[in-house]
Amino acid sequence: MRYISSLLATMAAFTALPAIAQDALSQADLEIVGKPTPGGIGFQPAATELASDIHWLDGMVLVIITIITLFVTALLAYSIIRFNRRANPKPANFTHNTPIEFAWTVVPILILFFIGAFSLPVLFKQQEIPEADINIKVTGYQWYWGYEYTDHDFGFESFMIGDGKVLNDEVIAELQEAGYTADEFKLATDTAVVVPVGKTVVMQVTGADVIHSWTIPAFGVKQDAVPGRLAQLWFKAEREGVYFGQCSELCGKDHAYMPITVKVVSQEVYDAWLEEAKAEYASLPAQDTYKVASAQ
Ligand SMILES: [Cu+2]
Repeated sequence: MRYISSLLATMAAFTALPAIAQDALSQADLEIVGKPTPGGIGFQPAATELASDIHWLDGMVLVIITIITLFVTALLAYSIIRFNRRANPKPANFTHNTPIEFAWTVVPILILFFIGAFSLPVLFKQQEIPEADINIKVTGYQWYWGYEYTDHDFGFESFMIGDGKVLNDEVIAELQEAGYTADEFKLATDTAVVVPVGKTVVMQVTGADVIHSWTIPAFGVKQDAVPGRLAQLWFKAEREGVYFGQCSELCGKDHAYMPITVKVVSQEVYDAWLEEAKAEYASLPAQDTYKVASAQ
């Protein structure tokens, strides 16, 4: 009896396994984090250190330009009130003031140095590509994205759900089936880039036909996808969830209809998804790879 029950348990475990992989993403129940909000004027929530750095830099520079704007406005107002013709009928006739000229040359230089001292490290952090845990190659096509998980030899393409123009019941049903709502129309894609949380992802970015641009605002990354060139970007997402982006380089008539979806999941869900994706995509015939115009 005990033998049979343990046999049954083993069988159940085996049959349950593919189901877990199948539903790896849908069971993860991901929150939609990186998405534009109606009437929003701020940034999308920062999900990487790069994005936090950019937000901090933006806040810091905003303080500086606010102070400068107020100072210049106050000077203007003072000049208008104190030195108008009625208040000051006899204007002074000197043309130079060395200490003031020295100050308005040196102070802006110091301000620019101060801003540069904080902004250049932020820029360098984006541009210095670290050792990758996961490599993904992304190719922009007119008008969709192709992704290759180069560590695992499989790839897939990613199309917007619906045509981007008409939101009818059929499209809403399609969105819901993929785990989205009508709100994510024009943002959600049929397949998504899936990455584990807290891992360094390096993306190689290129274009197959014209220049596109791959971005996820919440990650603080944006990179032109130029045909014949291989650019790189990196990110380490710190929060699980769904993140959206859109092609950011005008690339033709359907430029507005090639969004980007990235799902950041736990390592366990990622591993399960990876097995599922390998089985699903690796057996497909290799897609037409972009041929670089080279002297042959
Ligand atoms: Cu585009």
